[in-house]
This record gives sequence, C-alpha cells and structure tokens, in this order.
Amino acid sequence: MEYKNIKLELEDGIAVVTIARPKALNALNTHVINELIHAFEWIDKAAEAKAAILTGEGRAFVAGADISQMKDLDIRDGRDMTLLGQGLMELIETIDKPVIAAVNGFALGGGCEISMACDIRICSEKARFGQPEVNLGIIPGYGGTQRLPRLVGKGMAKYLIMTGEQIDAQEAYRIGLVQKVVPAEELMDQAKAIAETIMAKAPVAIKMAKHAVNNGMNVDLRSGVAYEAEAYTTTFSTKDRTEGMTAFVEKRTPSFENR
Ligand code: DAK
Repeated sequence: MEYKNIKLELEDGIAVVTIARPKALNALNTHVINELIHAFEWIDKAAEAKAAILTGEGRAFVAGADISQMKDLDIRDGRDMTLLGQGLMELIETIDKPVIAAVNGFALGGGCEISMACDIRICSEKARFGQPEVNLGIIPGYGGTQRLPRLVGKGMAKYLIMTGEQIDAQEAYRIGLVQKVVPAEELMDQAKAIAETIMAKAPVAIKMAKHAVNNGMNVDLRSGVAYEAEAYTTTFSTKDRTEGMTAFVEKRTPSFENR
C-alpha cells in the first residue's frame, strides 16, 4: 500500500509511524485511519519490526477526528467510523510489540485517545492534551471514556471529559497521562532510547507483560492474577528465561533470541 497520509520507516528494528497531514494538524479521517491500520498490521507481522513509535509531523500529534469529514456523516456512517477507529485503537493496544506514543504537539480528542491506546506515552514540552468532544456536542468515541479513567482515575477523567479543558505537558505528567516530558528536540531520540531499552529484554517477556497488564485492567483482580500466572508460565518455558537467569548468575549480559 502506498501511504499518502502517514510515513512508515524502519530504523534499527524500530518502526516509526508518522502521521503526516500537518496542514490539518494530522486530524484523523478514514484515509488516515485505514493507512494506520495497514501499517500496524504490518508491524504486528514483520519480524524485522521489534517495537513501534507513533508520532505526528508539524506542530500537532493529532488534533482529533477530522471535524470537516465528521460534520456531514449520517448515523450509519458515524457508526462505521467509530468501529473503524475503535478497531485501530484495539489493534495498537493488542499487537505483541511495544508501541510508544511520542506526542510532539496537540493530542486532542481522537489524538489523546490514540496516544492512550499505545503502551507508553512520552511528550515534548510543547504537547497539549484534551478531550474537547463536548464542545462539539459529542463524547469521546475512540475509547476515551474508558482508557482515560484507567490511566488517570475516574475523577480526573470526568473533569477532563466534562470540561473539555486542554492541559499542558507538565499537567499531563502530573496526572500520570504521560510517563516522561522532554525538550521538543529530544523527543524522538528519547522515544527511540525507550524502545531500545525494551528491545534489549526478552521479547516473549515483553509480550506477556503487555498482555497481562492489558487483560488485567479489564477483569477483576482474581481473574487478572490467574491470567498473570498463565502468562508467567509461558515466559518460564522459554529458552530466553534460561539464558536470562544463567547470564545473571554468570555476571554477563544476556543474549536473548525470542525463543
Ligand atoms: N479536524 C479537521 N481540521 C482540523 C482539526 C480537526 N480536528 N483541527 C485543526 N484543523 C485544521 C483547522 O481547520 C485549520 O485548517 P485551515 O483553516 O488552515 O484550512 C488547521 O488545522 C490549523 O488549525 P487552527 O488554525 O485552528 O490552529 P490554531 O493553532 O489556531 O488552533 C487547535 C489549534 C488544535 C487548538 C484548534 O485547531 C482546534 O481546536 N482544533 C480542533 C480540536 C478538536 O476539537 N478536535 C476534535 C475533537 S473531537 C467518532 C469517534 C471519535 C471521534 C469522533 C467520532 N465516531 C464515534 C464517529 C473523535 C472526535 C474528536 O476527536
């Protein structure tokens, strides 16, 4: 597929996905969403892609769903757009590889939502977050009412969703929405450094950790712990587990093989 709205580059095992509609502040229309689905499906399957970074070109990460496209949708089209967008969020959240959002600017509405579908969020000092949907007479439709409270708690999520207030990078860090704030010029290097740190670990352990945390957030504690036991057992049966523990005892760096 030839991409017109995004860029996909593979750099040292890291798939860097850049949403590239800077004139529209990278707003998500169906073309962008379809290209992102195609890119993340490729990342999921491609052995050469070990981690992914999602970012935006220009002064926005994503300024939300494309309002000019959205305003003329009838109910059926609106539902199709929801299912398409929610499918993308679920795809990003459930692929076996770690996905880091490198939030370079505005992450509003669907932009905040897509960042929350990623495993980890880091942002530049210029980033701004918000769920302004109520200003348009709608509510978040790409999982914002569900993922935001899971990340920042129910009270803060309701505050942001009901007021539509934009918050800056430091506030996003303070409430736990992002894990790190860095100078704008360091954003991509820092995102890559995090990806490289994760890529140096045993891939099966990273995969199982991702799924255990994700699944656990959707079920009661007892079920979550039961899932963790299964995921843990999977890691215990790997060659990489033997290598990791042997390397520790032998005081050397482990060499993991994804086996
Ligand atoms: N959609 C389309 N175009 C957008 C856009 C958006 N979300 N955001 C910005 N643009 C365009 C502007 O129209 C402008 O285009 P031109 O006039 O130059 O042609 C260009 O980007 C630059 O924007 P501004 O001139 O407004 O730039 P400023 O620096 O003055 O302001 C801003 C930046 C980010 C504060 C402002 O652009 C803004 O408030 N943008 C809208 C933010 C927003 O409300 N986003 C949408 C949130 S609602 C659904 C599921 C999910 C969703 C919807 C449906 N289904 C269930 C169907 C999600 C909804 C949302 O995301």
